[in-house]
Amino acid sequence: MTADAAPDTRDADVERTHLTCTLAETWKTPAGFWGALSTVDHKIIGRRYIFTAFVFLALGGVLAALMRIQLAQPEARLLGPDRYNQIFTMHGANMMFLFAVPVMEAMAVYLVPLMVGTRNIAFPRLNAFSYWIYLAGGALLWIAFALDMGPDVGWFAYVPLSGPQYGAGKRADIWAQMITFTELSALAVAVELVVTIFKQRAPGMTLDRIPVFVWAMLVTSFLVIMAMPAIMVASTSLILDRLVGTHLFNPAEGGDVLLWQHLFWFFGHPEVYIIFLPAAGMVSTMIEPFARRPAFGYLALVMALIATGILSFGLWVHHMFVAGLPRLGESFFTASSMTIAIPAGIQVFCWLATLWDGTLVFKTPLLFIIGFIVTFVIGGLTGVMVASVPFDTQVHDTYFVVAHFHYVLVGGAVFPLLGAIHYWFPKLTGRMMSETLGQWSFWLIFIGFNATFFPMHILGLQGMPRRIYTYQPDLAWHGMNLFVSLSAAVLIAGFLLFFVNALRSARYGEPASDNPWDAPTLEWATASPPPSYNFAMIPVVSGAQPLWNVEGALPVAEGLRTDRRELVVTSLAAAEPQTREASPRHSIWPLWAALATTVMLIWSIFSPWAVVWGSIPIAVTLIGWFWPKGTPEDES
Ligand code: HEM
Ligand SMILES: [Cu+2]
Repeated sequence: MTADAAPDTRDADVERTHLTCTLAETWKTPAGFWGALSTVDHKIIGRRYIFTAFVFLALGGVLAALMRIQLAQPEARLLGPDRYNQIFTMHGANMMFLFAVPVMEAMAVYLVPLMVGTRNIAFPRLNAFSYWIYLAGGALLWIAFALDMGPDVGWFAYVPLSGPQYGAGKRADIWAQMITFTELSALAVAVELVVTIFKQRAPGMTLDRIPVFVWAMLVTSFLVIMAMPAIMVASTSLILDRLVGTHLFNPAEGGDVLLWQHLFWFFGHPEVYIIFLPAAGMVSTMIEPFARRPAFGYLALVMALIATGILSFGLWVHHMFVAGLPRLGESFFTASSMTIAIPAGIQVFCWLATLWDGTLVFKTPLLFIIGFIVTFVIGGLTGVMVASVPFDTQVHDTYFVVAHFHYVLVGGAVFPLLGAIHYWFPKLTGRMMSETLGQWSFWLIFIGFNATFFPMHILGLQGMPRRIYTYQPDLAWHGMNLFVSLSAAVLIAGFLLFFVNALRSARYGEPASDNPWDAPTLEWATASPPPSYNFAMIPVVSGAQPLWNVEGALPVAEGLRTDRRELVVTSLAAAEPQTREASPRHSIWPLWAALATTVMLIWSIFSPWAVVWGSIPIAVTLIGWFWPKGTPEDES
């Protein structure tokens, strides 16, 4: 490369317009089709990720609508039992693995580098790889479903139902391999986020000045790193049982059925916090501009996130209360499940105190925050109820549980997420979402949601089991099911309005300024949408609300080269500048590597030899990916 011969240009030496031109040239994504496929810009990948996750939300919503049409009347004929099994499995697996977890990571991929004041995420090529792998996993699930090969064993695929004796065909294998895809991509993003948050924060962003959303993503990333391997082990073991005749889950040959449940829920319980913690972090961060004050209890909020993260690994057995446990085990897991209500409660009180003491600005994001607090508290209360063994024994596998987990998943995570989309939309697209449509969609969603899911508690107490495709007319569930289905139509109308608003506003919305909400965090210190290099000069932070702490422009750090991609690396706790670090340029290899991995993983559903032969193309693509390009680190 000739870059070495060129004079060493540093940002402080050039005047502003020249600086932004050079940086734009250095950081730009090449134009055209191949440029789009080879980009490593976290903003472009983040936006793609978010968009894809919302496509999966819409698809999962279509399945929900089909289920509710089927259940509106007794003995309906729209869906038969086989189709219904596939649809509830697809709905659950799609919502959990293709929407809820990925969308939170997607938001972080876009936001975290901006919020900590750096120019790109750590390991940007891995980031590109993770998106392609996620897309491939989602495509696998939905194409299989279209070919009548969609999994039908429930979103947690219990053995022996999913094992070789009962689960004929390839349906359960599709589920298991979709898990491998999505968890692989989640693990990659988690590692990127941990490194970005630990080492790339703007100078001065000490641990107690990190935005709470970023803290939440840090804790979440550690949960991903510790929980996801358990389910990859489980799903891979399942494929081994099904394909090569191991008996890991077959008691007749010395295997263990409950082992599946342990492995699954050791992942599955933290999983719900992998979805909830980012949402809670969004609330703590979004609440500030709409209450016009810093969030009450920063330390308490952060400690609550960390406590929830740790505790979440100690309660998985509450999903197995009816499996027949020793009495002491039941008591332990009841107690630990109830303990987790404490950090959740602490956060709720902090949010209430912030609202109580704030000057409220009633825009759509604040409505979603308030709707979230109400709904999440109800879901938390039924959570404490099902944590008690005698109660759980009654309602296990009934609609009471369906009501409970939609309150925490939709009320606790999707509401904050929708608020967050309205809030960060100007940063993502450069345009505002319509406030009128936003408020309409909030009310439709809030009312529709509660009217759909609250009655399900009662249906559950009346004994209606989950996962049934129909019921007899002489049962007492009839009228309430019709009501639930009509309410679901209102809820879905609210979601449709949200989609219409987002798509319209992306094209025709009112252009947004850099900081339309007068918010305090760093992502608002740059243009909307931000330029390819994020910040012309790296900001220096002197408080937890950087844009509120100083009048006028932020002070900046200098000394980065402009002619090559460089980031500031700072120390872990005090965020003192340590060194300059090169950031990789665009590359098409992550896409090829993802394609090679996809071929291997799908092929391995059909033949174990795929693991041997399929690994060769992967190795080739990795060599291309990591081939040194002759630009040595600049040590000066
Ligand atoms: C549009 C709003 C939604 C409606 C109307 C809806 C409706 C339903 C219904 C009726 C069931 C029970 C099916 C049965 O047991 O027979 C169900 C199951 C489920 N839903 Fe939803 N849902 C919605 C959104 C969501 C979202 C956003 C998530 C996750 C973030 C989610 C996660 C799940 C899960 C994990 C199951 C369990 C699937 C299983 O039993 O294997 N749902 N949903
Ligand atoms: Cu749990």
